[in-house]
Amino acid sequence: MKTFLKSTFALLSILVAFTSCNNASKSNSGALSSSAAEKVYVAPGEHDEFYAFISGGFSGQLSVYGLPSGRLFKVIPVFSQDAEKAYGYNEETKPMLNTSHGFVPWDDSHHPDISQTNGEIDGRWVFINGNNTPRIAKIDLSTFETTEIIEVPNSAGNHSSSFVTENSEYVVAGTRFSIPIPQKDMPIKDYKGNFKGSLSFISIDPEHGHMDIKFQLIMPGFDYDLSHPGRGKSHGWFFFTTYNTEEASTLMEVNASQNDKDFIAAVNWKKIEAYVNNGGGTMMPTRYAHNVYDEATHSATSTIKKEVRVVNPLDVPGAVYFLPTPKSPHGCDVDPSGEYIVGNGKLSANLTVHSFTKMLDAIENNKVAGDAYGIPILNFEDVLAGVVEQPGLGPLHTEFDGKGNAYTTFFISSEVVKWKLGTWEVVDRQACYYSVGHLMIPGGNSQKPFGKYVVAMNKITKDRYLPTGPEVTQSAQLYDISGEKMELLLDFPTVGEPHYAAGCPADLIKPRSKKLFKLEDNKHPYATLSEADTKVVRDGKTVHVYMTTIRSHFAPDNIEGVKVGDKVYFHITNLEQDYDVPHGVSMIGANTSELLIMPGQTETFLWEPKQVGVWPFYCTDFCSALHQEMQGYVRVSPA
Ligand code: CUK
Ligand code: CUA
Repeated sequence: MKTFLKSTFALLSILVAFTSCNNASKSNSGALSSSAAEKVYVAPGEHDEFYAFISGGFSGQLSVYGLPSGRLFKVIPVFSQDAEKAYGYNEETKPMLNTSHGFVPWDDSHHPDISQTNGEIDGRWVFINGNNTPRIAKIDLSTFETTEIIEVPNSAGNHSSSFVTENSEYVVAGTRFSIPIPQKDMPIKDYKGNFKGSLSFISIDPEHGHMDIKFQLIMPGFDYDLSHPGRGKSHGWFFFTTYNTEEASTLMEVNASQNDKDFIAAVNWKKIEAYVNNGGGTMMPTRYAHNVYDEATHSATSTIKKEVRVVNPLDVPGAVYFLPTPKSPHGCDVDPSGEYIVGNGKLSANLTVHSFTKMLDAIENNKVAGDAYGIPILNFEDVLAGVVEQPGLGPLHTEFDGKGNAYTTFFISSEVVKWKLGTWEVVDRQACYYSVGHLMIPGGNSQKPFGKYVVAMNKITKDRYLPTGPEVTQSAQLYDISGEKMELLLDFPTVGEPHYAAGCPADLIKPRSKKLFKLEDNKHPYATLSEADTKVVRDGKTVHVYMTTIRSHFAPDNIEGVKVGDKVYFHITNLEQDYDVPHGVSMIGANTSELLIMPGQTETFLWEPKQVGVWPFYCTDFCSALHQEMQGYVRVSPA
């Protein structure tokens, strides 16, 4: 077996090399129909039909694009500091990046998923995972701002996240790395049997979306790669792909893929929820941060929590089963009906599809092939719905159009392959430029996909754009999937490395989009609601400047009485009550970013003057014809 696998690996490496040069020599434009340009053209002043939320990978952020135009509208700061918007720099948002490890101003953002009601995308929130220091963030789609981040304890490499159940009951996070739980000092070689995985079910409060870790399932020490919720008939279940079921501490090539089949873990979360609601599980001491941004005060607070409820799956019989799935499955995708669970085995020649109905049958008739640490393993043949034969090389992710078709990305053969649910026949394939990872159909992760476009997110762009030195842009490609054959329409550059995306019709979000913050609702502790109330207050070596902005001046604009060594807090309220009139400000030598203050909002930055003198400040955002006149001075005297 091992020899066979070694040769499979050798073959795959050759194919990787082959595909790369093969791709590079393809024509730069591919075959585009003459109507492609028309199909993506959104006339000046017109709006796109869909929003696409595309993760930034190592940028730590989430970018917002329009489809079909591919135009970039906003980069929402989530896990990384953003000097443009002062996120993680101003006093209000610094607590958002707090963790049990302290202030962590970067992460690797992977998988956005939009909240759902009754199995359909509802456009209220986007959830996204931070991989590196395990966290889940929530973005409010009325403001397009990150409003909550919860750290996930007992997790490392938070990759199997952050997918939402069909009534937004839970956002689910699974650990990629297994680790000692609780953490302790032990030899790494003793991994097997001692390291554990965790799958976290984080409840979402239906009104405000507040997150709370309801329970963590402590699992055998595999790597939990990706996951998707059941829907429709499989609502109440959650499915997770695993790899390294050998539990090797080093994954140097063959080691990691000895087993012919890894597992998809099927978790009956309804059953565990009932168990927990009856007092089941135990509270385990741990530490994790929970950071919440409050819109009324425009400020975040961070709390360190000290325990989490853990559940041993063996205490809840019938709650967890393993479905054997060939060769290191990556994506774990459930079709809109909830019947088919696609395991995308990266090193498998075929694509394996499991049947939810057959799984229930097998469970009912107790057709168990064995167990892993007491968790029953079902028979591969008993749960198999079908196999897509040799569709391509290196399958990663699958999406659905709601019309009975599935679309799978193949990293190694660099293509999107369209196939039919139920008959498993391949009906179309289109090349990607190059080495595609995830793909996205708006609403694809729900009962109701909007199967008009698919966006493919590529790992390599090579010659597709003007060169920009060794680092070239990452890229997405848009295909029209409304007909029998997919049609490539557009390439567009992306921010960071897009790992995954979620999309929805613009009409779900547009009507709820906030235009400004009402001044009378501003409950910021240092808000200044009129120019008459502006002041400078000294408290020992700390100075608070209560400042306002309105076109086109700051009040006060001449500040005296500041001394070298003071801590000067500028609390600036933007008095504007018009759409799209932010003001910006910073101070010379300030060890922070500028502020970009939205109408009705108050933001704070800290300035610690080091030198005597009279120092100017100015508005950094072009706000009116007199923007250049929007300025002032601070006089700094000796200490
Ligand atoms: S995922 Cu990137 S292609 Cu690692 Cu977040 Cu599948
Ligand atoms: Cu205010 Cu420019």
